[in-house]
Amino acid sequence: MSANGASDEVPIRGIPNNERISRLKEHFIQEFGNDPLFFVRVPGRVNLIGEHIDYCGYPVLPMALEQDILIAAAILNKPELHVRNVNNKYSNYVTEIKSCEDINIISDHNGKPFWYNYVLCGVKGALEFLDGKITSGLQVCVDGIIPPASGLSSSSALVSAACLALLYAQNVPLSKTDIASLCAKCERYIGTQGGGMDQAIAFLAEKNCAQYITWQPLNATPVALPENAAFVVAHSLAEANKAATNDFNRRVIECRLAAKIIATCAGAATDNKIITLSQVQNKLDNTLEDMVNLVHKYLPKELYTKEEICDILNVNEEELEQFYLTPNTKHLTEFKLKQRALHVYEEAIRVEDFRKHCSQTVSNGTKVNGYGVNGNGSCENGDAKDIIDVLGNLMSGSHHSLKDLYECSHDNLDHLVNISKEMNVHSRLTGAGWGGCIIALCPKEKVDKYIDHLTENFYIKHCNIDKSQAKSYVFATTPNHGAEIYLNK
Ligand code: ADP
Ligand code: NG1
Ligand code: MG
Repeated sequence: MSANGASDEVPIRGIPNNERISRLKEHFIQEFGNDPLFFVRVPGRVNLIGEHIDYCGYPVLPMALEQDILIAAAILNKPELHVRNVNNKYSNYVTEIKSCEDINIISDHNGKPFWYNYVLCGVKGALEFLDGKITSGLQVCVDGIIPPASGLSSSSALVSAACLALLYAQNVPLSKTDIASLCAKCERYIGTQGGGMDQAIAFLAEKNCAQYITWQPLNATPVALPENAAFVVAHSLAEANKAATNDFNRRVIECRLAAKIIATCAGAATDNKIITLSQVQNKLDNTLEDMVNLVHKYLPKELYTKEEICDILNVNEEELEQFYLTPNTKHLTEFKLKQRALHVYEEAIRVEDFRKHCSQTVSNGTKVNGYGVNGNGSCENGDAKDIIDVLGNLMSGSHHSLKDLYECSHDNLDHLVNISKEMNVHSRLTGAGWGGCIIALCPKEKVDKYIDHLTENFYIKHCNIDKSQAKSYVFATTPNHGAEIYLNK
């Protein structure tokens, strides 16, 4: 980890002098009777476009939020983990952490993960990286201000903060990309087969620009946002814990099955390596538009049964379960393949369009494709209105695809999107969906009016909550920087 923030490692800074840090420190001392040694801070994120395509191997375009998970930590001289939370609705937890095998990640009776399971995911990942060699332990106290289960990636911020804290306590230097990949892998212990977007942006984010994130190898390229554009996040007031149901994994495996069928029908499944829709595209050396045509050609049906899929892939049900399904999707008998694959390929096209129109990467303030880039990494005003319209239309297209083809929206999210349209503001659900937040793209000069419009027509009229409360559910946001460690130097 880096002491000046300039290298590829997670930056280490002095402990900021603010009320939140003081309160967390006080809480820590109350709980453990000793001072914390260091703090880690990992931000949440909002994804501008590219939803449910990271686990298919396609680029995404998120930015980090100001809201974060902050952990205060101290090192113990025995291999134990003691976990506290400043919010007393989250219970205390303690366990041995001598080896990875000590760490069992079990859900509650309703299949919902206990909150500390996310901490355990991070710790298990760090232990795996350390090859189980650990003689010391950790006291941690968590203070999170990312709305949970809302598509703003509170889970990954918590997993990543725990992993980072343990690695730092063990004095392990890791690059941002390595730790992001490690955290993406270990969050899967919670049960969902996510793609890595959340952990990537948590570590690779930079102030004032979104990031175009690509995979294998993981890479983040800063993307300039139009200077005149404001991004507004609005909560639908519906929460969705992604690990509590099989909605998320069902989509992941439907994409895998679609990939395998297209590859088989196109004569490209010569080995067992193809499991993502992007791998099929690469193997066939096709454009994304070609892939959309192949979906119509090879996946014409609205619904596929398990038997039909086994027939096409020439496998038996046992093999299908073993190679393609997850523990919580094994029992499924029908799958929507055309719809999911169409969403993925078309969303990947929208990401490319968005990035292109957003204008270029923030390199050194150069002018590319006609849109200038200023020192903040945002476009100059020139064709700002046109750009906002173009980007907004792509975001609307994304929402409709997520609603109709991917079926991961929620009535409240659709309602927010429709109310936004009344003010000519384009928006889309962000994160996994089934609840959570929308992200809206709004000209800066319209932001206050737009927020008032949502407050009046969604929060007050539709949800019956008062104006002062509504304020906490809708906010304008600018791109924040990534994870950091605070230490008294
Ligand atoms: P998200 O879209 O926010 O990532 P997830 O369903 O993936 O939603 O994860 C949400 C879960 O993460 C919560 O139900 C809770 O268990 C855990 N979590 C998030 N923030 C906190 C916090 N501040 N303190 C404790 N647990 C948290
Ligand atoms: P959220 O909404 O934060 O749980 C999930 C996945 C992402 C990505 C998005 C959908 C995890 C940890 N996160 O995010 O990888 O697939 O949904 O675009 O699984
Ligand atoms: Mg999550």
